[in-house]
Amino acid sequence: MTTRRNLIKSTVAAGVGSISFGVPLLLKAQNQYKAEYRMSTVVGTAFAWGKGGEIFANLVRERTQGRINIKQYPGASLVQGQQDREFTAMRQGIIDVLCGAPINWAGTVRELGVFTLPFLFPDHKAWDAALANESIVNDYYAMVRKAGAEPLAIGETGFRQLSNSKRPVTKPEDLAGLKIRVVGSPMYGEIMSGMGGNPTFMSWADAQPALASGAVDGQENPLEVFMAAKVHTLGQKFVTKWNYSNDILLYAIAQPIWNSWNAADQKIVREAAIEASRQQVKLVRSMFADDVEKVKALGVQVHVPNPKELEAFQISTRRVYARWKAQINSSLITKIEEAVVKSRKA
Ligand code: X2X
Repeated sequence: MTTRRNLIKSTVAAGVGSISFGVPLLLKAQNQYKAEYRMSTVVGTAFAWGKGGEIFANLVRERTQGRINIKQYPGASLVQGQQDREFTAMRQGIIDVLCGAPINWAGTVRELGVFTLPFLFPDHKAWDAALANESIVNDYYAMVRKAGAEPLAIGETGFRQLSNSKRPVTKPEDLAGLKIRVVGSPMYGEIMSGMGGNPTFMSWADAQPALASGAVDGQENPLEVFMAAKVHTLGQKFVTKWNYSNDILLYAIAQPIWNSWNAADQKIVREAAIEASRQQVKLVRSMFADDVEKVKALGVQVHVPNPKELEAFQISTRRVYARWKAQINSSLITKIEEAVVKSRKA
């Protein structure tokens, strides 16, 4: 694999003793497209998320006749599975293309977690209303640009649901004493401890053996992920479909890479991301539609809280919500809240 640094190094070496030859070659090398652009996804193509990445890479390859060759690295393997390092690695030039959940980046750029606040979106109607709002998306994209990447499109990783090996969770108190694996932002830890649970931060790669061995009692992920990763085989017998948090699936390109492409290619890449995100959202929603039946069929007990039960969970997260809203981007979150309220009346 030819990295940019290696290319420059070898170009400089070739130019030794021949300055007039070496300098133009060096400039040329810097402007050249790379043979491969590395895209990180936490999960592979058996998951809607990984599939969304694959669709994007394929569309770009086809439409640029291979000029832009995006290679997918599932399992966050470019950062040895440490998904919370993705954004930093993108800034360091290790990752060129992001197709990921800002949950994993919120420890690096906490503002990017605005969509994940607990119980912000009651349903997909509310979610769609917020993401159809240009002002919300523009504000978000401005934050992504400021953080060092060019945002292209927004998909959906899915409403996250709780599972555990011990007992049905129908009210916050049921979480007392349960050791729950959470990911990324400390906000998730605060949500769980606010309900009396015992959160523990872990990568997805580490979470699966920890569930299997019983080192942790539970986890939270979209049921689509639960099914694709066969989490029921890891002793997870109880699910609560509480839709407590959802995250976007952001398609973005590291700024220096984006700037190295010509305008025509940039347009192709952006359109490919928009198309891939649409297909990905369709996929994730078709799985969401019948996930309760499918998960029950695996022998898992699924609890779908009624509105009163949901309210109790929501109330238990109010303080955390307020704290994080104030800390991350209060005005943008207010805009999202307003879009959600409007969607209730529509
Ligand atoms: O690790 C997880 O739980 C996952 C796959 O959902 C994320 O990367 C946020």
